[in-house]
Parts: sequence; C-alpha cells; structure tokens
Amino acid sequence: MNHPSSADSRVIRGVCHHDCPDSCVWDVRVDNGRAVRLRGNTDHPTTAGELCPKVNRFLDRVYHPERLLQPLRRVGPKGSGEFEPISWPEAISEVATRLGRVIDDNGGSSVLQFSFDGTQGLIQKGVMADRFFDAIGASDIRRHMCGVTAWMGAADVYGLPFGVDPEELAHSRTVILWGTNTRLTNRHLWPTIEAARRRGATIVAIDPIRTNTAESADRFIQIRPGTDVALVLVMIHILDRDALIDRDWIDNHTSGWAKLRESASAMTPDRAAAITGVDVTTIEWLAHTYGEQRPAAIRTLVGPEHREHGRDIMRAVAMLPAITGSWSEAGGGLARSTQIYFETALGIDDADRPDRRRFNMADLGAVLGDGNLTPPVKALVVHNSNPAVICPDQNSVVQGLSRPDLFSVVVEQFMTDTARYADIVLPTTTQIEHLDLSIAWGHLYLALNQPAIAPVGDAFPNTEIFRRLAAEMGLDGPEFTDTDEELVRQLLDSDHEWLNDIDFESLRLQTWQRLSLAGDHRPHVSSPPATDDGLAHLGSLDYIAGFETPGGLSGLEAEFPLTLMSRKQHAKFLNANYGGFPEHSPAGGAPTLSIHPTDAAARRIAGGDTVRVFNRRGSLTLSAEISDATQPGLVTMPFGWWHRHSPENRGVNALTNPDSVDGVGSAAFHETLVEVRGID
Ligand SMILES: Nc1nc2c(c(=O)[nH]1)N[C@H]1C(S)=C(S)[C@@H](COP(=O)(O)OP(=O)(O)OC[C@H]3O[C@@H](n4cnc5c(=O)[nH]c(N)nc54)[C@H](O)[C@@H]3O)O[C@H]1N2
Ligand SMILES: Nc1nc2c(c(=O)[nH]1)N[C@H]1C(S)=C(S)[C@@H](COP(=O)(O)OP(=O)(O)OC[C@H]3O[C@@H](n4cnc5c(=O)[nH]c(N)nc54)[C@H](O)[C@@H]3O)O[C@H]1N2
Ligand code: SF4
Ligand SMILES: [Mo]
Repeated sequence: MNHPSSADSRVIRGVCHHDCPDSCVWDVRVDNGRAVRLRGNTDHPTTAGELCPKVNRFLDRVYHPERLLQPLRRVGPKGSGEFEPISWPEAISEVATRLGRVIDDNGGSSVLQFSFDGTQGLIQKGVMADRFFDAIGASDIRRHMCGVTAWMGAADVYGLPFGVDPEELAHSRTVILWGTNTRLTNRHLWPTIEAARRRGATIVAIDPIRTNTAESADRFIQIRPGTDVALVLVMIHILDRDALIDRDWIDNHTSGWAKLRESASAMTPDRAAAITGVDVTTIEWLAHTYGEQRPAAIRTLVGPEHREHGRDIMRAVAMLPAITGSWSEAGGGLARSTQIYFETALGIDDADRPDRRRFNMADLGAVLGDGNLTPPVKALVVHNSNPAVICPDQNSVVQGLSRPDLFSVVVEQFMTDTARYADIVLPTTTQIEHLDLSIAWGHLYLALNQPAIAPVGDAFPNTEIFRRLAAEMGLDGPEFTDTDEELVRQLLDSDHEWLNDIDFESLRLQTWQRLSLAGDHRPHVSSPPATDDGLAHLGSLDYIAGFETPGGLSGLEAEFPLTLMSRKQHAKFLNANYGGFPEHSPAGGAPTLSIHPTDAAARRIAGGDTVRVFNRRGSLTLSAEISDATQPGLVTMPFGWWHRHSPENRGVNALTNPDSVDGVGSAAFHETLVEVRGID
C-alpha cells in the first residue's frame, strides 16, 4: 500500500479498530504526510457520518506527546515506569535471546502469549503473532473474557449462535434490550431502534441499573442482578398458559419442549417476582408484549455473561424466539453478535493450529503466581491488551507481573499499567498507520483499513515486530515473511458464498462490503440450526444463584453484603484504552462508587464522602455518589480507569471475582461481594 507522498492532500479510508460492535468507517485527511482530520464516513450505512466521543479526537491519540515511539528497556524496579530508549536491533536481539534462554531452560510452553482485543483488525490482532507463538510452542490463553460465554449459551440451543442482522430491528414492533447498554456501547444501533419506535415499536430495557439506555426506553425493567433465567422461565410460563407459544414452530424446529415446559411451569409469577424483584404486573406485561406485539426482537451483547451462570442466562434468553417462532418473522428473533458471520465467511477456525497449553485469561494472576506449574511461566509477551487493568483479581495480576524472575515484553502504544512492569516495551502503530481487515460484531459490513500515514516515530505494526522476532530466533519458514497485504489476501481467499464478489481489489476500491447474505436470510429458518439433529435444543432450565452472590453458597454475605458491578460507563472510555488520559475522563477526574440511598443511609454515607470499598481480594478508597439508578444491595463502579486514580494504585478489578466455570467462559466480574464504609 502506498503512503501519500509529500506536498499533497488526500483522504484515506479506514475503519475504527476498537473492540466495539460498531466498526465505524472513517475518512482521514492527510496533508503532506500528516493526518489533519478524521471524520465518520457519511456513506457507510451504520456510521452515517458520525464516530463517537471517544474516537472523534483519535488524531490526538496518534500524535499524543506520551505515545511510545521507541523501544524501551526497563532500568528501575518493575512498576516504576523507569525505562531507557534502545534501538530496534538491540530490542529484538534482547527479546530473542532472553526468550531463547527461557525456552532452552524450561521449554516453549514456559513462554505465555497474552493478547486480547486491543484491535479488532484480524491482521494486527494476531495472525503473525500466532504463527510465531505456535512455532515456539508457547502457552496461550483462552480468550473467553468477552462474548464467548454468550456464544456458548446461544450455541447450546442452536449449535452455532447465528442471530438476525441488527439492522432488521427497524421492522420490530417490540425490541427488548436485554442486558445491553445500546446508547453507550453500541451507539450506532440506536438510530435503528429509534426508527422502529417511530413505526410504533415499544422499546424495553432489562437491566439491574437504570442506564442511559434504560432512561431512553419506553419501559425499564430493573431486574435483580443475575436472576434473568427466572424471568425467562416465567415468560415461558405465561406464554404457555395464555396460548401465546407457536406450537408448530416448537413441534417442527425444536426438541426438549416437554422438559422446558416442566421447568417453566414451576416458575409461577409470584415465585419469579420474589427472585427477580420485578413485580407480577410488569412480568405479565412483558410476556404479553413479547408474545403479542410482533414482530418482537431481543437484543443482547455481553452484559449478563460476566457471571458464574452467565451461560445459562444467554441460553435461556436465546430460547425465547424458538418458543414464539419469532425467528420466522422479519424484525423478530434474537439480534446478538454478528462476529460468527465473518468467521464463517472467512473460514476462521483453529483446527489446523498446534495444540498449546492454555489458561483462562481471567486466571492470569493465579497462573503467574503458581509455583507448581510444570513448566512454570517464565516469560510473558503481551500484545493488544492491558491485563493489569482488565483482568479480575488485579492484586494477584500485579503481584505476578512484579515477579523478578519473570521476563516480560509488552507491545503497546502507551505506557499502560501493564507496560510499566515490562522488561522490554515495543512501540506499535495505531490504526491509521497500518493495513488491516476489519470484521464487525454489530453489523454485517466487512471493511479494509488502509494506512493513511507512515508509522509515527519508530513504531512498527504488530506483524512486523513478530516477523523480526521470528527471523532473529531462526524461524525461517515462508509463513514468517508474508506481508500484511498477503495476509489480508490469504484471509479473503475463501470460497464461502457470503464472500461472493468480495476480494482485496473490491475492498480496496469500496472500503466496505456487506457479506453477501440473501436479503431474506433468516437464521435457523433459511437452514436448520447447526445441531446434530437440526433442531433447536430446549430442555430443562433452572435458576441457580451464583456462588458469590447474596443468595449464593459462598457464605460471604454476612461480612460483605453488597454486590459490586463494574460495567462500561463512560462515553469517552473504551475498555482500558483511555483510562489514563485526563482529556477522556469525566468531570472529577477519578472513578466514583455509586450506592443506593438506602444502603448509603444505613452506613451514614452522604454524597461526596470518601469511602472504602473492600473485600478479601482488595480495597479501594474513593468518593461516593448516592444514586437511585442502582438498586438496594447493589453498588457500581466504572471499569477502565488506570491504577493511578486511587490511593491504593489500583482499579475496580482489584475487587472483582476471577472465577469461571471449570476455567471456561468469562470471569464472574459482576458477582463480587463487597462492604462499603465511610472514612471519617
Ligand atoms: N471489571 C470489568 N473488567 C472487564 C470488563 C468489565 O466490564 N468490567 N470487560 C471485559 C471485556 S468485555 C473486555 S473485551 C476486556 C478488554 O480487554 P482488552 O482487550 O485488554 O482492553 P482494551 O483496552 O480494549 O485494549 C488493550 C490495549 O490494546 C492496545 N492496542 C490497541 N491497538 C493496538 C495494536 O494495534 N497493537 C497493540 N500491540 N496494541 C494495541 C491499546 O493501547 C490498549 O492499551 O476487559 C474485560 N474486563
Ligand atoms: N463507551 C464504551 N463502549 C463500549 C465499551 C466501552 O468500554 N465503552 N466496551 C466495548 C466492549 S469490549 C463490549 S464487550 C461491549 C459491551 O456492551 P454491553 O454488553 O452493552 O455492555 P456492558 O456494560 O458489559 O453490559 C450491558 C449491561 O448489562 C447489564 N447487566 C449486568 N449483569 C446483568 C444481568 O445479570 N442481567 C441483566 N439483564 N443485565 C445485566 C449491565 O448493568 C449493563 O448495563 O461494549 C463495547 N462498547
Ligand atoms: S469506538 Fe465504536 S462507536 Fe466509536 S468510532 Fe470506534 S467503532 Fe465507532
Ligand atoms: Mo468486551
């Protein structure tokens, strides 16, 4: 790909790389090699000329004075942030030598690759890195913190979790935003929701917290955290009782109805009200509106999955359209992540890759601290992630990162809380400096991100860093010399019909193309569910309280009676990307704890008071905000702030619960019991 020559002015098209469902297309104006303006593309169907408050000033990030522009070697203690600049040849040689030593002494699997969704571009996310770590036989993580639990829940029913195209919600007459904060996290879907509303749709939000989405809905149902299975069961109970089920659909497309019906019959409205905290009248209204005001669609992303039984919740919600047969109606069904469409079209699967030792990413702290692992983890390479901020049980993560015998390398754009603990930091490019192929999880447009400017400073794309490391370590297979363009071409080289008419040349000309799905494509109807028998699997369904919840078995409730949830909350944050930048912080410049008036009064806490929120994993000191957007028993803190914003030098994940079910699925972030005390 050519970079613009000097003395010219050009507009180059790219795609936002953030881990956000919207994958907006942007236009970058470049004058004499410098990007001077970045705007949402006006023709892209969902971007429609608008980016978002976090990315509108993206060029400030690209040219930020704190941007890492040279490789760095640590000179102070781990965590101190004291580094000296070194050259690329020195950096590559030192990393290769030290990784080589670790491999010689302890084997390839004593190196751990830790990467996540810093970019959604398929190339920079990890194609070359994965080839490198596969070749050295490094340990890997299960990237289960986001979306996998939701995937598994829906796949339990349908084999593969295809949902309807979110743009179809414009035709819905009922839209249930089930545990998703659309206006904040998926803002480019909101115009579609508004279009449905203009045509008479009722918009319902089901959430434990009165979010800005809940405030914009026609009806907000404030459910007790983690009790959604009971709400689904009672909806099925009422739909069945009042003959609102689609008996034909159930008979012809599903199995296990008798068992599900038995589970639902036990969930009476009174019992469900007692579990969920939603009154019987509202429950009856919800079931009837869903069953009668059709087409009715449910929208989910990941909110309720960050729980021990998150998979059950996602499975339960996914069953509803099978009960009413609403998959068959345009504007009905379940609109969930669209990522599976791209993975299917591009033929992405890991079947041909070597088996590597894998740990759940949520267990990073425990893994780094486990002296009994054979072999132990002796080297850590982090790219596209900031585990010191995003992983649960942050104190154990930081303790692990501080290990003097751990050699760690962090590939980053900024000196993040993770990078501060690295031995070597390698500077990497931003999205406007490299080529990539971008999928989406909120719509069906595949897009090509073209580099608008040359790399800033000495930054290299991730791909180039791993190419050089491979060469230095003597890995000389042809797979290590593919250029980024060749990697994109290889990915697009698929016979799948959804890629008909899409190739590198067409994307270069058009920037984005919708996957070629037929306009009337209906998941689980156009072709049967991808289960072994082609039927949607229903079966028994039970509400079980999570271990570390007020009704759960941990026994911690007496000491720590409050539940802490830490969702995405700030309009100018995107996970941990901006939590260290004052210009992205909300007024006040520090995270606050939201507590319900009832719980505040019981603890004599007033708004603005300094409080301590704590449990056995950690403790944080911050300012309290009294808010009835939460509910009694529930306190909330925003996720994404960097450590320096608390006196303890930690963020909310110092308190959160890392448990997953058998090491599979997301951590139970939102099932965290705490106590709060005022500080005199
Ligand atoms: N308490 C709590 N914790 C959570 C969550 C929550 O809701 N509450 N949410 C969870 C979820 S859903 C997610 S997805 C994770 C997010 O976890 P991550 O994916 O780790 O978080 P991000 O902040 O999106 O990205 C991490 C880093 O990637 C870097 N980056 C961006 N582009 C590139 C690139 O091209 N190359 C390289 N090398 N780096 C790049 C950025 O500078 C950033 O520091 O957090 C999880 N943790
Ligand atoms: N501005 C902004 N946008 C983002 C992000 C960001 O950090 N900032 N992060 C991006 C990422 S990585 C992701 S994964 C998406 C996430 O997008 P969403 O899934 O929409 O966001 P979350 O905040 O994780 O959760 C959504 C809602 O689920 C609710 N919830 C939690 N537990 C339960 C439950 O048990 N039942 C019900 N019914 N609701 C529950 C929470 O209160 C929250 O309001 O957002 C993406 N977009
Ligand atoms: S973060 Fe999301 S909404 Fe903002 S520009 Fe990127 S894709 Fe669009
Ligand atoms: Mo996520």
